Amino acid sequence: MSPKTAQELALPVGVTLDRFIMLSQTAFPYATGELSQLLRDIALAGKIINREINRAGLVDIAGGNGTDNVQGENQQKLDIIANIRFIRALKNGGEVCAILSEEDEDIIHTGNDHGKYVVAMDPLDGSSNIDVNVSIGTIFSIYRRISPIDEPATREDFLQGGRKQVAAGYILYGSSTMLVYSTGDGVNGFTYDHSLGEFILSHKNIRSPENGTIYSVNDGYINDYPAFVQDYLTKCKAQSCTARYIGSLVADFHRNLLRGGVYLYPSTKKTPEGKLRLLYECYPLAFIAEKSGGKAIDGFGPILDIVPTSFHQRSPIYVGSPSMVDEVMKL
Ligand code: AFP
Repeated sequence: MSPKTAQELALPVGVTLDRFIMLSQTAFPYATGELSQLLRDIALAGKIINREINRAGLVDIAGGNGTDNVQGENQQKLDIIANIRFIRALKNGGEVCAILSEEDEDIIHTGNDHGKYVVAMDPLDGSSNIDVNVSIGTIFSIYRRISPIDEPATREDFLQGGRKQVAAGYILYGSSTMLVYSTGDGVNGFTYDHSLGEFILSHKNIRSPENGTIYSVNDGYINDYPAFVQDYLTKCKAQSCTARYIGSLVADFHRNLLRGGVYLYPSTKKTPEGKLRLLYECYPLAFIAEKSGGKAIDGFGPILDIVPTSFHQRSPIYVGSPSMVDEVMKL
């Protein structure tokens, strides 16, 4: 066996998230660094939540808290912890003037009225999966405020519409922890290296496969779905497509983004508006989908074109590889 070169013995660790953000920022001569700092704050919150999740089961933070959130859903202790962690990181970071969270009815003013940005987020999605060690995620969406600086943020800052997002992304707490985000110019993924405490660029310029074989849907509700979705699912089965459904949006979306597939959460008789929330679930994932070459629609048109009317409104969503999303509508 030939001896290894010095290079081979000490392989580079790769590009850290901080360095990547810094390099991306220098490509824009007028960038002030505020959005960069905000992305770092989100990454920091992600690291802290990652730590909390990994301790679930060892300390008393797993399970329900016996409270309901604004959606009337059972709050898990980790929902509450993740919410606090995110709000604190964004408050301390100073770039965000207000936050909209799945966990809170109204917007949260951070006290940083000079901050240029607002963030809509689902701090911990799929949290009913925590107790059984299944992947969960954080989803975030960033807007530049339209209200005047140095005044409190307004509703309108959050209701600008999906096309006005300046950045969006998610953190997947899975077999490894990953941060995937876009500022509009490509989609990049960073894997968390626990030993270094750093996110390292691992998935550069992610492109959605044009087509795929995976369809992700809650098949148990099939009789409640609109006819065109039932027809599509019948066709998927006839073609022996691969059914994969974790029931954790970030994990299902991420797998399909890398492998090629479509995620469907249609309207049902029980939830005619769909289940997923427009501002902090559908918009950010639609942004990532489009920026990677994929598609996201609500059954009528692009998700990003929906005009929002309220903070916690819901939408049906069909998102993933463009040919598969087109196929859902064709039938
Ligand atoms: P929870 O946060 O209550 O686990 O909901 C998860 C979720 O919002 C999303 O992550 C899943 O894709 C979707 O709901 C699953 O919903 P169904 O259980 O109705 O399939």
